[in-house]
Amino acid sequence: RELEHAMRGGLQKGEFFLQYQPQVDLRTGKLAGAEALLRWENGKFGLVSPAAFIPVAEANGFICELGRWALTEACHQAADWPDEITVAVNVAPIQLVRGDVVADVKHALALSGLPPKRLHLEITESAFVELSGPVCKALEQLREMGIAIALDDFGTGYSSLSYLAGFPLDKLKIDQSFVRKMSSDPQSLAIVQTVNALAESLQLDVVAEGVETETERQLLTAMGCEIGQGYLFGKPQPSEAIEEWYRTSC
Ligand code: G
Ligand code: G
Ligand code: MN
Ligand code: NA
Repeated sequence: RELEHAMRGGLQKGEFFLQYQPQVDLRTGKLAGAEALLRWENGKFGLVSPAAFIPVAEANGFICELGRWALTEACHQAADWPDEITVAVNVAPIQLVRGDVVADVKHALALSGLPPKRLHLEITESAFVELSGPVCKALEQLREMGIAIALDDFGTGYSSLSYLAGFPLDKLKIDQSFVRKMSSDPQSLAIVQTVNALAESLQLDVVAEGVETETERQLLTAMGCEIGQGYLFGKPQPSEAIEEWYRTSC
């Protein structure tokens, strides 16, 4: 309850900020984009992990307001980046069901001047449990605007193969739990291979999360995986560091 109260006040007081984790082209090593990740620095609670506050915000509905803020802030900051790099913003399931994400996105793009093709939205698999007609329609509208839709944490949620075939999607993000075990556990390796093959037949792009070693990068490249994200390339960092990263790597 106390955390909940502090969160609402914190948004007003500017205690939330975003960090960006690089998403890298596995073959060329070039920066393709970055994922925006929420951070909260509170006077009493200190730096609160999103693993602690996102579930609370999802449970009480505050995530709709917080998500809208993150979307606006990410578009605003990414508008200063080179035109080649995209920004990926997380959208909580409840924002799709209860909020008006299409209106929020249009507003954020209009305010920032960010071209729609540079915005990607990451939706966690649980969202697809409740994929009703209106949610599909919203995702279709976003894609028609040129925004790419990614299914986040793929493999850990509830999505079935028939869902994948029917729903408006552009890419899959393979969950880091599989990538981390890939080099030591044959089953995890098989899962990552299968997801890549599946994505290819469905004409979806793949982003591998949690890439930490050169061995993992090579395995993924051999499987045809295009994009990687993880500590091998970079931790979440401030917006300016992303611009700097791009300049020094090109
Ligand atoms: O990088 P990390 O520890 O920060 O992220 C922890 C979790 O918080 C991840 O599962 C991530 O998807 C989630 N998260 C981070 N930022 C956002 C956000 O803006 N919106 C939502 N819905 N989830 C986020
Ligand atoms: O959106 P998502 O739930 O995937 O959020 C990514 C989370 O994973 C963040 O907490 C981020 O800090 C963390 N993370 C990103 N890359 C790595 C990595 O290479 N290794 C580990 N252990 N965690 C990572
Ligand atoms: Mn994500
Ligand atoms: Na994820």
